[in-house]
Amino acid sequence: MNPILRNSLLAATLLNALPLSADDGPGAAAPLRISEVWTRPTAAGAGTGAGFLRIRNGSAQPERLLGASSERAGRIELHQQVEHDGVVGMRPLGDGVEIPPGGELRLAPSGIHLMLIDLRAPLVPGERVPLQLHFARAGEVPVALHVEVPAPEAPSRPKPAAPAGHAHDHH
Ligand SMILES: [Cu+2]
Repeated sequence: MNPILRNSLLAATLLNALPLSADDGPGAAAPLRISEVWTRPTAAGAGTGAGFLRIRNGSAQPERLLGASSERAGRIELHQQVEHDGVVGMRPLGDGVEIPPGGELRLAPSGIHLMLIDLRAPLVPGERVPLQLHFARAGEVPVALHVEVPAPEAPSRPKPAAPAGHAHDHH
């Protein structure tokens, strides 16, 4: 490819990415800060997964997360976990979720999440699953879900005590 054309394409890519990471600057259309983008591994044959992230709206305008899409899932819905008479279920948020100016939206376990439906392959620990977030103002914003194994439970019994008076730190 023509190097000048390639450089201008690169510049365009960087400009497109700028509002995600830059501080509020003149003309910054949508200074969204997106962090803690993760999901859990799924078992072979599991049809669904849940994605979590944090979005900070640094602009003076309200923003709205409308949904998401990914090549890895047939579709992605925004869900809210709800508990009704002790039964945990999920409610689709069809109109999306508003993020007020200067506010933050946190998608986390037991709360709002991205529901990945019809997964095409299991989500494997360590991989990054690309997806597009859909915003009312910022449009399509690419992110990647980092597949993380949930933190292990605290050990249920204390470690055996080291034998007293016996050093093991020499060879
Ligand atoms: Cu769900």
